[in-house]
Amino acid sequence: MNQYFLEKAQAIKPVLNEDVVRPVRIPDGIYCTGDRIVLDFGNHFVGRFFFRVHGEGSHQDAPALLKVKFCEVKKEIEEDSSRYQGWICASWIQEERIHVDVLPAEVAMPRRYAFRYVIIDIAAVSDKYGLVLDDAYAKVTTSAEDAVLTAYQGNAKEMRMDEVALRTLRNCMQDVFEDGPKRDRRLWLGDLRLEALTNYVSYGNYSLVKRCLYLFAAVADEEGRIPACLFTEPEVCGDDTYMFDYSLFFIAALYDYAAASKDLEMARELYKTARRQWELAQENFDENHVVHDSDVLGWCFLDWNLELNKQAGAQFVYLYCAKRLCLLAELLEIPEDITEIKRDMALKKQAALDYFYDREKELFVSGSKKQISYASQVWGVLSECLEKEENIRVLEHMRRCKDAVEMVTPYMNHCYVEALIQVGMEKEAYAYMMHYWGGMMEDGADTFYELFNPGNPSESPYGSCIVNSYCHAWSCTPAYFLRKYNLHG
Ligand code: RAM
Repeated sequence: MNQYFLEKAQAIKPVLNEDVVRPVRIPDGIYCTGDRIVLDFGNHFVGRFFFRVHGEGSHQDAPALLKVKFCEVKKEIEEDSSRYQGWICASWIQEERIHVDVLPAEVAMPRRYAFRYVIIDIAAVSDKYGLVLDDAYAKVTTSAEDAVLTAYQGNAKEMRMDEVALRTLRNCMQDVFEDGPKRDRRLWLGDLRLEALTNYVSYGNYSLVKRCLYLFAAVADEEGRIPACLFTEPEVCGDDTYMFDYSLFFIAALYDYAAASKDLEMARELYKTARRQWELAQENFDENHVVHDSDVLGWCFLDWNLELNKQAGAQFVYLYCAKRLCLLAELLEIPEDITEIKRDMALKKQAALDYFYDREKELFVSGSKKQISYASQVWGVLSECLEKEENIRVLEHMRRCKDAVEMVTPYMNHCYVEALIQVGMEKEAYAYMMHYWGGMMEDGADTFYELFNPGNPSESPYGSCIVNSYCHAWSCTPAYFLRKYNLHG
């Protein structure tokens, strides 16, 4: 652990803004075994939940047993968690069974939750008494300052999209930029990059980005490699998961921060750490400058489509980040690095064209089976290996290619919209954004989701959507597109 970087990060740990909120309506009634109380807070929140109950009838002769469940979206209310068989730990499901031995009682639920709805099921009370809910409230937190937001001007749908996107970001902004306040509640590099971009054009909380970058620099391993994510409790600790693309995105995130904040002092301090990710990535290339393929799950992330071959995408992410390292070296005036990085980029670019570009199809292919996927095309475009006109044709062919491996996450969909904007197809970018994130809005979203497939709303790479997160950092970027590029219909 690099103590110097850790201290820098801890010195700017945010003080969270706390608010007390109550459900739209607290139902009156005397509740018995088998009854259900549904509380709707009217919007998505992150925080702690409290309630007050008393007994009505004879003296309480047995404890009250309650099942309390927290739901980010309506459809979670009816999901039966006892049937969950996915591969991500079931403990993420926001559900508690609690005994209330003595009434009246003020009950404080033990965890922090992400929710709009709170469901209290009366699992068991004796038939001598019934339960009355006197009050219910939540102490909710964020490190975002709502007051600094400037209103976005657009049509009603655009304004709502901006609002939902920023609600997503705001509720992920806690002690760090979390990926999702329901799950995994930690700092992932891929998510941080997109949250930071959206934050620069909205809340402008540079300090939180700075803190997160220092945290990542602090937890680099002995070789200097940055893990894909880190934990902050009980103390700061890097995860033992490393992903080719996520380590490299430290470079892009640092460059974006330097460009947005003009804080070159900080960029200078972390430049070596960023450069180290570029050096370490070299180990993954063969003598022809082609990145090695692998079938180890998660060697490189790109997207949650389990069929996706990542080889071409990895080469393109490398090029995307190498360009940003070069831009950083320019900002910091390090001419010897600029020359070296440019020389290396030229070789890797040529290799990318030789190995991954099918000139006849005008599409990128990946892996030994020459797989065609959205991810490879989108990252191919973002890597700027081809001329603009050629990139446009790649995206057009991709859209017509029926069996291209599809995108699963809003994260990958973000990259697609970014690619469209990069080649000047703003109209298409706008239409696609409205279709994809607009689909979540039609689904009733207050915050944007971790996973969304308009054709299959219950899709999940985890084996069940019960553990899906519905307020997820990497989904907050419509606000970035709307505000930064002024996209409108
Ligand atoms: C999931 C989370 C997280 C993401 C990783 C790679 O666990 O959704 O946000 O960055 O995947």
